[in-house]
Amino acid sequence: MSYHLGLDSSTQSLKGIIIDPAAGSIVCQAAVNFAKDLPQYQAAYSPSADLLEKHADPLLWVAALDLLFTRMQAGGAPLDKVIGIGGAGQQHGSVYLNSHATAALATLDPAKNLLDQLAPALSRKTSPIWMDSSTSAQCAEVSAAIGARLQTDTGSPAIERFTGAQIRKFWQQDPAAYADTAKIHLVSSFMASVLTGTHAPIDYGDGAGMNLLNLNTLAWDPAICEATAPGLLDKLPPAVPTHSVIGKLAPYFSKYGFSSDVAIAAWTGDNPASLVGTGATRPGLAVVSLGTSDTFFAVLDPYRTDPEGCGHVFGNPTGGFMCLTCFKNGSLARERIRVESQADWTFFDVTAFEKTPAGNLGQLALPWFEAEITPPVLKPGLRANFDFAHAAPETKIRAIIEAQILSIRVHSQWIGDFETIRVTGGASRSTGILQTLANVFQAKVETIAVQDSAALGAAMIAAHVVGHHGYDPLTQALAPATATFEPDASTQTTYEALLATYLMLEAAARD
Ligand code: XUL
Repeated sequence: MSYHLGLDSSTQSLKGIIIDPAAGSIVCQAAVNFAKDLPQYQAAYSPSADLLEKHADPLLWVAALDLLFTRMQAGGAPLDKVIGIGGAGQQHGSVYLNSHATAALATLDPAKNLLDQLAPALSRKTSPIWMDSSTSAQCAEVSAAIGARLQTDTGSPAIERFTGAQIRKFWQQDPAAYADTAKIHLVSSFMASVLTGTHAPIDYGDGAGMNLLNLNTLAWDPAICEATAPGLLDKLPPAVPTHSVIGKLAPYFSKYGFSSDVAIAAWTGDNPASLVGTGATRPGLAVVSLGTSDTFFAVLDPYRTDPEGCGHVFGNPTGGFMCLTCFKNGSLARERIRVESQADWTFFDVTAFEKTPAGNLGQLALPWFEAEITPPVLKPGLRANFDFAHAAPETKIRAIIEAQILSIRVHSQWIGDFETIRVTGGASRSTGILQTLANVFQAKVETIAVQDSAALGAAMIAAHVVGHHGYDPLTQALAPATATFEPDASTQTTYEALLATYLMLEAAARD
């Protein structure tokens, strides 16, 4: 038996899934929840005086790795049968390592604590993560230096959370620590570095989220790197296709019961991994992932960029490209409104939709409690076209959900139409949300069994890259549709009208 392990180092947790590709089955799953299991690291991110700044402690992700493997071993997970490991990381977040890192990684001692060995290798104590939108000045500077080519070559215009702008800010604010930085990793390549005990490369999937990778040449763009921060090119690990074995599992990890010969596939971003884990690597199928942030993604063929600048292009782990649009106020906004309206999950997911008509009588509420990424709105706040504070809970809930879904529809139009939308993430348990998605898009909506599609995708990547299993049989076995929601044609005109209302509200918020 040859198993493959997929890991997903995301904003709120580290998840692991072991698959048996020959049997087409999931063998076991485990997770470490940062807030619950490792509260000493300030959970997802540390508070900052600047509300737009969001950093996390990179040692949190290392501690989580240790804890996850400890738990898997204690729970009897067959780690000794794992021959390949793949991984996914929250995108854009960066980890800064000094010149001691190479030796520290290469000599990890199983008798010592992983954290104590890696802490001295950090040249920056914290990692800016994807929720950070504090780099508008740096984005403007790089845009002015490079011009429109920044978007056509890197797949995105200058974006606040993208790594390039974050690196520039670090160089400007702390030039000495920047000079002391020997390597800059993404969360994905950092985790892969810990596993392999070497500086791991960055794959095209996650590398494209940096505003530094030229997607026409598939190499770091020297001029863009230099316009971002001096000497940056020398601090970046090589860029490689996701389809790469990047090394062997370091001997340190045999203490958890792994064999001495486990191959590590290049890690990628959580969204590229989810493209694989949701079985959406063929055209005509799009995915809406309802997680901390909501994302919309699909295969993109041929390569092109979003005229509006909100959508991004990343490498597709199976080859070619994918597009992605990220909506920051996803489940955090849903959870906030659920708690505020004192609704339980059944009310939030089902009852609220039964008690209100499709279109909510034209009442919408844009839930941008945090500065929003798509559309770019830096001033947080809820924008409603009715007396939100005094409305019934069911009206508030539908107003928020319909606004979220209309925003996804508006900002995915540049990619084209889709016959089928697959939904994943925590909120995909809500039949109210799923039916509303089908109606707003007038497309078939499908759910899949596995919620942790990034971890599953990472395991499938390992099975393909290390075990040479084909993606089609892996998808059929591991990511079949479990339920289907057909669009209700009678709601089409209602949602066309509501779309116009949404566009007016959005335009007012962007002014
Ligand atoms: C994508 C993005 C988020 C993170 C979440 O551009 O910023 O989806 O990847 O982990």
